[in-house]
Amino acid sequence: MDCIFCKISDGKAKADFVMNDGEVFAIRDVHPAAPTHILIIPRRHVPSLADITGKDDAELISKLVTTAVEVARKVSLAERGYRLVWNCRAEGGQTVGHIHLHLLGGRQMKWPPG
Ligand code: DGP
Repeated sequence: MDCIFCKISDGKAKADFVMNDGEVFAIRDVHPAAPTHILIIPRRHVPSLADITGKDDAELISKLVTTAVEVARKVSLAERGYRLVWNCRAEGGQTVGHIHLHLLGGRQMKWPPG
């Protein structure tokens, strides 16, 4: 499968890792949209949030969110705040077809998002 996040997970493509455990890893986004922009990614290939079903997937989502919170603490964003974003499929702005959670921070976020 030609998936860049699977290649990074398998060590076949490089990335700037912030954390890495058996199930989930976090890397700095190659096109940052904020001073801190980190992607929280599961090793398991799930195409998008819309493909989530059942207990195992629900646990995976929980793990991604709790990892994002831990990473936010690690990069000193917890006090000032941050934004977590899921882009889902084409109209949600998803460009990489392997589920991931964006952690954005280091500047004032605006609402509504574009
Ligand atoms: P999305 O548009 O929600 O699918 O987000 C995909 C993000 O992934 C986008 O912000 C750019 C980032 N990205 C794409 N390819 C790579 C890569 O090879 N390395 C890293 N670190 N980030 C990537």
